[in-house]
Amino acid sequence: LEHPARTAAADLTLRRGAARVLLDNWTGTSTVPSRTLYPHQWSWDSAFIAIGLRHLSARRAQRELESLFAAQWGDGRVPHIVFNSSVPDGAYFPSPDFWRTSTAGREAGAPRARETSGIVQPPVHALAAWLTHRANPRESRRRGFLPRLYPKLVAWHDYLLTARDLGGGGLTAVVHPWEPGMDNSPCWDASLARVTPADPAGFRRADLDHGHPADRPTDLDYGRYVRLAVDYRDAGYDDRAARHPFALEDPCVNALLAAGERALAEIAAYLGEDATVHAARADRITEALVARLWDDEAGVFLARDLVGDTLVGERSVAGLVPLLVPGLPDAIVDRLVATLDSPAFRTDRTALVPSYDLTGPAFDRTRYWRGPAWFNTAWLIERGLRAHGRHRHANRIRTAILETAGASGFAEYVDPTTGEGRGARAFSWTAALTLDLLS
Ligand code: 9YW
Repeated sequence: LEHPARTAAADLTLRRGAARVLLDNWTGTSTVPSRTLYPHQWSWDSAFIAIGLRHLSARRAQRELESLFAAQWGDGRVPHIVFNSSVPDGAYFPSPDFWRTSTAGREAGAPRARETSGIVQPPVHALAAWLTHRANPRESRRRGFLPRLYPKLVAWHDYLLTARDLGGGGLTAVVHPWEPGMDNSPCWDASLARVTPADPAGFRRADLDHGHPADRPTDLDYGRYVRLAVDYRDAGYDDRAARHPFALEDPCVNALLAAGERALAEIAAYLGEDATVHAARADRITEALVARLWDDEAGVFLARDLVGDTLVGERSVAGLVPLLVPGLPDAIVDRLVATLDSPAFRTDRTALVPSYDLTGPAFDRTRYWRGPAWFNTAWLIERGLRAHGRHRHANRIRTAILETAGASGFAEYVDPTTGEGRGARAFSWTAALTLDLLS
């Protein structure tokens, strides 16, 4: 289904709607992903939000990133959630009394005065910081935005490439399904099967107060998420002491890290610092990504399970996100574009890319990361296609993002077989990335 060309009036209405969502979800220092489902600050959400917010207020976009990095740990990790202490504990699970980072995370340098989670999310922040700066260089310079943020971004990437290079191959590993930002992706099923779930009587899922059970991860998933997080906490969030029964190299996370190092090279050059270290790192990550995660037969990058040291044979949108990486070999770009065009990732209802292979055994069109199409991954792929000169494909995705965001009331995700909105509405990154594509 090809969409008709958009009109200027439609773009204006959409821009106003997107701005409204971001204004409504702003708390004074940061933006909640969703007023109902996610009432705190999330790490990769904040990065995507800043990318849109910069078009409304460069200062707010800077503060979005600054407030997140104010909760950075001494070891360099940026927590996946920074809790808002004025929100009641029961509004989101797991809450601060579960993570207990201000005490359990002391050795790893968790903040004493802020409560956070103890795990991380994908590193979109350096890219977001560079784009935020570029939206208004004067305001950025006036506030000393990049000089203050640059060392923190470097410490963040250092953490990912040292403490978290669990496979020793130059890539960063995730140790919990919440870390890659795609909680219940079929890519984790086999690895998670090894984890004994925690007793469901021991916790209460606040997400089911707002989300439909058919759209959300299952209780069994949650039991395993809880077990992994409790064990990590009890090891003091120490990556050497922890056992890490769940450890994988994810292509989306590592592609973002490579793109992030390219952004750090730009920032370093701008600040008169040494840019070559970042460019060299970006090259090394890109090489490792290809050497360790590319599967030509599958036509996508795959996750590597470090416990068995095997590639996981499930195709997900994470395996297409490396299109974002500059300097990817042409043959791989061609193959990824062919996969995007294949029945596994293309429907005639929407050009938004499904989170999982439409023809795969675990495909589920409504359940979160097991099929539904998300706006953040579509934005990353659109950007990658454009950077590689694939404008026709990029335009198709851009139009789909704009049409679907508007029609769904800025939904969290959509059914890829119908284009119908699912999950929360007035979702911040959907609004932010829509705004970015309109600007
Ligand atoms: C959770 C906030 C987050 C996103 C993740 C998404 C979901 C569940 O919501 O995580 O409870 O953290 O999977 O990508 O950052 O929007």
